[in-house]
Amino acid sequence: MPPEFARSLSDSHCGRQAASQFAKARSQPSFCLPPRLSRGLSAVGALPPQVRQFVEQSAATCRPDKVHVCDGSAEENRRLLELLQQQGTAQPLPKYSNCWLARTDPADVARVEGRTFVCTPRMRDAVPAGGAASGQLGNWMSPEDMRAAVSQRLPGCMAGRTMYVIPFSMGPLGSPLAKIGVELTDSPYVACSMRVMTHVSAAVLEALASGEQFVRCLHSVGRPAQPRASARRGWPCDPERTIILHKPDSNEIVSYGSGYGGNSLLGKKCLALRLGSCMARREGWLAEHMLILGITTPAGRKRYVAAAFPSACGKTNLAMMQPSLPGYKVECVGDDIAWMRFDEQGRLRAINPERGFFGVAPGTSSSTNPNAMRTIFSNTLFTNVAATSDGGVFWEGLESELPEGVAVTDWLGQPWERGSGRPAAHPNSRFCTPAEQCPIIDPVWQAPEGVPIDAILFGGRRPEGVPLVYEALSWRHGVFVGAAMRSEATAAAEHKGKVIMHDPFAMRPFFGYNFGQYLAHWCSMERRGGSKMPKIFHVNWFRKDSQGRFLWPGYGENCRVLDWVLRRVEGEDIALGSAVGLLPKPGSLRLDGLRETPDLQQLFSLPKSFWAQEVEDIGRYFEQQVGEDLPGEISEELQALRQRIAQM
Ligand code: O2Y
Ligand code: MN
Repeated sequence: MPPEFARSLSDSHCGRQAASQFAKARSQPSFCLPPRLSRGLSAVGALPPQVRQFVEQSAATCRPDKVHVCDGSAEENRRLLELLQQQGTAQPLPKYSNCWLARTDPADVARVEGRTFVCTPRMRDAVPAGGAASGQLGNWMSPEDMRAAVSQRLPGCMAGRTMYVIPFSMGPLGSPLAKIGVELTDSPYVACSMRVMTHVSAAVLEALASGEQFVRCLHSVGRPAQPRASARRGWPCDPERTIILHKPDSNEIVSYGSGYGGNSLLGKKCLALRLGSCMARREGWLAEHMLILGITTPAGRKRYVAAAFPSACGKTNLAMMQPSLPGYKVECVGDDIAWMRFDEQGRLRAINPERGFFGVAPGTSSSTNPNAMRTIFSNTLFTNVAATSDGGVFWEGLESELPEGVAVTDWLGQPWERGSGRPAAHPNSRFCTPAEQCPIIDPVWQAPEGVPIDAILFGGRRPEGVPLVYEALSWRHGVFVGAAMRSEATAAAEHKGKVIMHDPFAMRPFFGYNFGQYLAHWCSMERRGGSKMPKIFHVNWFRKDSQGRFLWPGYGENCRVLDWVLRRVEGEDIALGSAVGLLPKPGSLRLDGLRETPDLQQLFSLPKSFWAQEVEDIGRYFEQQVGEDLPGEISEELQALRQRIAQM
């Protein structure tokens, strides 16, 4: 149990009851283990003292029937999957090798931003002056309210279940850029998924035995106060009381009520981004929502690029891109998160702290992402995709790959027909698959020192006004470009239309601290990198013409933009100043071999009225959401952009 919560609970009636029951349980055969997972018994006693204390205190509150310490082995995984099958949570997919399909409760299908909180003594440490306690740039909760939320939910929440103790490393164990966590969960599905997404092993416990710090992650799928009429067998959850809490001061996470993705795989968004961004600020590095790719030019020069995109912009597709330009090679380091730190030579180095991909299934196909398709048909846990009668999976986008005569069962377990008007797979259905299976995984993706980053891309889905690519005028201007990121998204259910949403650095749901301070931290990075700062660019693959047709082919053709970016990194004189940044000089963007010549005039035009409106929208957003926490450097950049646009 995290120290803060343990204190509050032991003060409460429930806490006292829990503690005495735990003491009783301990005088009986202490941690009883499921017969088939019995290797954990001795392991509890052998845990490093600080981990053992966390386990014992949490067990005293959550009161699981059994405790199992995970070792991450293949045998343990096999048994957990067998258990998931017995419980009706997952079924094997005989068409593939060791692939499984889990179906969640329909009320537990995605991250829940409104129930995700950062808990700090002062609200201003978590959210900027401009916003409210619950606003666009995060939700704040006081430590007292957090304690109350925990004590209303956790006591007895694991009764009848096993608590799995998952020691994990984010990043290769032993890397100076890696961090250790221990997740306690009552979900065997989470235990299996954490093994794919992070480095789970007994070696992590050995590192902890020599005194390393760790992030305390406590997760329960929960236990509703009243039985839910619509509950699904095999997927316990408590959607009405779901809550995800982060305490940056003490590196603690408590997640209750949901077994799904970002809510329950606590190494990912909770540790690697929310707490990660706080650790990064304290320790002078960057924890970002970015893919990392390696790209080798026909001349054999290899460079690495990190890129931040909001959801629905094809981040995983870009991370695994098959470049169309002859002689180019792209290799994948990571598709979602980058931890980046300047080394002693002033070079920015990045690791992917994850070990797997938790990718969106719908839309992934042999034409959009052939490398993902070559990754996911072994050792993969699919969630909420549709099943086929030949023992396989199906989702929207795979229509042309569905064998003749095969019947489809939708994500809810109902027979499904094409043209029924319902999706076969849930739009947020996922594959959870080991990154090492990706055919283009970078040979040094696990290098403890990380890979050197030469360029950072920010991007968004912008149907109007924003050019295919432009380069920031300086690091500071680049930070402004990240802060001003916007992207087209489907609006809330009541409208269902498309709206342009602000999503600075693609981090909007993931800031662990005040966004104004985050911007100041980014600006301060210039002092660490000096002359070796990566160049910053903004890209937009999604500009449309007046008929609503995309002006750029995207996918593998995006390597033409990467080619221009890399040539800029090499210092080629191929850029021309504009009001928004540096644009490709005429003729410098490679178009050879394209089936259709794109309309470059439209693709790079900068309509004055659009940009005048854009700068006003950005200014209003900063004023309303960041207020006086906006660093002076960023307001100066905004003002400079306003002036350049006025002079257009
Ligand atoms: O809905 C979820 O829980 C998954 S969210 C997610 C998963 C993988 C990569 N990125 C994200 C995201 O929301 O950015
Ligand atoms: Mn993401």
